[in-house]
Amino acid sequence: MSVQPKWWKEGTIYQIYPRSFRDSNGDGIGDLPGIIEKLDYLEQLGVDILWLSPIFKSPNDDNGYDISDYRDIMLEFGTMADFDQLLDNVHARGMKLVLDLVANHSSDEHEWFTQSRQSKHNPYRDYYYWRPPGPNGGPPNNWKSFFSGDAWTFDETTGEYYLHLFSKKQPDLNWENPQVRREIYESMRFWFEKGVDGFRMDVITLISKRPGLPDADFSNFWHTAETFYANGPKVHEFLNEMHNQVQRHYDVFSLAEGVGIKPENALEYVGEARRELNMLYHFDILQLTIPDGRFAPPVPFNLQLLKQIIGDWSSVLRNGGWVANALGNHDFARMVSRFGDPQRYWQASAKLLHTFLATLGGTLNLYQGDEIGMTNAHFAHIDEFDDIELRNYFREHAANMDPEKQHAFLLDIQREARDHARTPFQWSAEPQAGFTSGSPWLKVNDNFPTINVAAQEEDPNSILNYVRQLLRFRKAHPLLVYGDYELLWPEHKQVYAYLRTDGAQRLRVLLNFSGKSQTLDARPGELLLSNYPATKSTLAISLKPWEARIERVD
Ligand code: ISL
Ligand code: CA
Repeated sequence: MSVQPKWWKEGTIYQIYPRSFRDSNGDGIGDLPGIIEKLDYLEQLGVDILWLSPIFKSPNDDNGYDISDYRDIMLEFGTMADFDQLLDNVHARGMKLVLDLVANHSSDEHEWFTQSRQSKHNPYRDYYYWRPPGPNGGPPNNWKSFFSGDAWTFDETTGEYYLHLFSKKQPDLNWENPQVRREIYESMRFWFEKGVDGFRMDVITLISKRPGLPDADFSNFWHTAETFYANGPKVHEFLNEMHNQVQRHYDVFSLAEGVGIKPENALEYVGEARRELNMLYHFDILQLTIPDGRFAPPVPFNLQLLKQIIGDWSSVLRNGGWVANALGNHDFARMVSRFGDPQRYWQASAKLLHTFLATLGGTLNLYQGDEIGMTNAHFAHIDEFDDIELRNYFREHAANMDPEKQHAFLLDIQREARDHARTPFQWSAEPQAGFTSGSPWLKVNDNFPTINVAAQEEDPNSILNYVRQLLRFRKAHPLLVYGDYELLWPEHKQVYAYLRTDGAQRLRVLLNFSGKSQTLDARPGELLLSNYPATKSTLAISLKPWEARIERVD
């Protein structure tokens, strides 16, 4: 194997959205002691690296992705003592803990911004992007926000606008200012000194803005985000500096949220020789069915395209880059609802998707709840949503519709809503799914009496037990992480099949991405793992609906 082995390549990452994981004190909000309570569960699941969505002090305009103090814990989540205890307990189990660095923007309630907005001469003024009104008195340019509307907000005190690519409570930090970069590096060191094992880096590709902040074409927002907001001219200079100043001095890793990173430019970020970031997750699969963003009309799932994406990214792995593979996170609807068949083949299709993920080269990245096949929820009214992205979009587009139209609109935009992934974790069939003894901040999915951990612990065929098996299997077969990838039956429209090999072993993965049985003209190999009970060996390979098999072949 030419790839250098590392703990963060082999370890499975499990993303926790703390607000929705486990509430220990009945206030309806998940918290750090809640995570500590569930470490046995996580250890038994077989994951190695816990990534926590932001736990820092925040007014929660965007659930912690708006940080008001990078070195303090969010009030609702607990105290620094709770954090220290969590970190100790995680390490005592031989696991790692990774935090979420949101460095493209801060909260408008951060001390830096409070200072910055006070006067044009405040020492913190240049921590953010302030500009005078444009020629017609409006915003300085035509930039749009990820969360609807303009990317600029006027501030009365000094009569200028400030830039925010996300909500108006998330002003963009000015990375051109060396003092800003120093502050971020200091905050990173603060956590690394405590023993934190790395950072997931929120929209890190957006930190360098186009010089002169020129107008852009926003007819397709997501396209502009990827090609114009992302990959600015100084992004590599900044990341290289960050690596040298901070990361290089610790045994830690960085996982970039790869907005705008494609196989063509991935090595510029994660090529081993570059000394910038260690790995990234990309949006090619996450946005397979919503290439123009979640609220634009979706396109049908296309298995051929999925094969092509994996093929393209496997060349990044071959050439000294590294990726994390995920089918969901806190920004996307539930993986089994998007890519599986939750109505007819909930269990089989969830297991197939897990088999797919766990047999891909790169780091495996699971999202909380997917290990029990949590599905999308049903939201009947706009007030049931929490997410600022959806609420802003609704306000911008549906505010003046009559109620009937408004309801239809809501049904349409909720299909890919981020809140599907944020409903409370389903621990049991107890009230509120065992998530809280109080009333949860976001409603629990109605299906918790049937889909929950307690029920799946009892059932040897559950998705949960299958995922445990898969994670053990992956640990026992490092070639799944490091080995070569070769596509089989490339033209097949329903079956995705590939070989994973190193010099010594050959594993064949067969995935029937459909609700119909399929046959392949080849002899079955030795079955090692499958989401269906083993059957008598046959002459040709036959796959049941959503069947997944891992075989040893010669
Ligand atoms: O997922 C998205 C596009 O499909 C966006 O909703 C998302 O905001 C974008 O990918 C950036 O995500 C990250 O930064 C945001 C935060 O709201 C997301 O939760 C975070 O993952 C701003 O910090
Ligand atoms: Ca709580």
